[in-house]
Amino acid sequence: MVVPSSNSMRTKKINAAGIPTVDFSMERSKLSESVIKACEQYGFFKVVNHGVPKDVISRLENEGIEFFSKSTSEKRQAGPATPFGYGCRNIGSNGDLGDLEYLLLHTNPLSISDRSKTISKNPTNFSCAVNDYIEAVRKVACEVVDLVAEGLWVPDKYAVSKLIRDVQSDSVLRINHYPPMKSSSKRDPSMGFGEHSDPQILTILRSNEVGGLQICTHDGLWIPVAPDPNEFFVMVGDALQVMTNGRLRSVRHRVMSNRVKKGRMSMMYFAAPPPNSWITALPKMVSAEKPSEYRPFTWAHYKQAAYSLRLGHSRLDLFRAQ
Ligand code: GA4
Repeated sequence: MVVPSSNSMRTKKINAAGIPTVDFSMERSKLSESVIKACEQYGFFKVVNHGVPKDVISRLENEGIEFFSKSTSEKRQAGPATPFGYGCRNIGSNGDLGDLEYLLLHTNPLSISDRSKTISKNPTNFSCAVNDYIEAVRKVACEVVDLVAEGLWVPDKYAVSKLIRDVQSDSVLRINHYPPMKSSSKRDPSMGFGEHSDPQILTILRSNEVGGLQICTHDGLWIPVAPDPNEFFVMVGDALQVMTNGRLRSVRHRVMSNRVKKGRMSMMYFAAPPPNSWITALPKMVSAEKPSEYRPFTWAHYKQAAYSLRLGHSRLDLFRAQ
């Protein structure tokens, strides 16, 4: 199949094969090897046997379904997303648009409990569902970065996961709802969420059974990702690219709208360090032959840059050394 690329008039081939799967029940040394291989090849993989209880996922999913089925005026009470809260069509604040509505939440428990009041008639249930989900996916994210550290022989195995576990961590939870396109619509499939990479360390994504997500390979091919509601997908973010001195690269991805009857709902946990943390290559990843590719910056600095640019900007280029 050949589809027009989102950012140019050229066309790129789509190839549905090849997305790696990592089985968390595998023997440890093999596990870290396969995580590194998947991260190097695609910056993206599926995790099976992740150990997150089904009800933790379904409770958050049901809260999302309930919220997005409300009237527009009710949903707007939880907005606008500047950046947190309910957003519709607007992504960021520099003119990016998508065919979606969403809830963006900071993972700090106090902020969740405060936001819940405008989101749900039962704020306690909502915040419990959100907090339990965050706790579970944070564990998955920390496990993945520990496996990355092991696979790269980084002496301080917890160097990255301790940033994600920090109480000041700037991690974010996003629930996206992409309404289905009307089957009578003569429009081409539209852009649900435009091409970009995630600025954080790592993203843990889960969606319902409706597809639309595509990832871009290092050779510029777009691959559709078959949805799997029981499993999680992991994406390498910009900050992990810097920490591994470019050995792992963040994955560019996008979401196309569907002509199916049901809407796509996805939930993403974006694992981030505290705002004042320095984002810099791990010492093990730097040598005389391989000097640091990026100059050091704090997470707050990088986030500020990301929010001042358009969604699809290759923002890491601004931080290259020299
Ligand atoms: C992409 C990853 C996360 O969804 C997000 C997004 C954020 C937003 O929607 O507010 C950004 C985008 C994301 C990167 C560039 C800036 C900021 C929109 C945008 C145009 C929550 C994030 O952290 O960065």
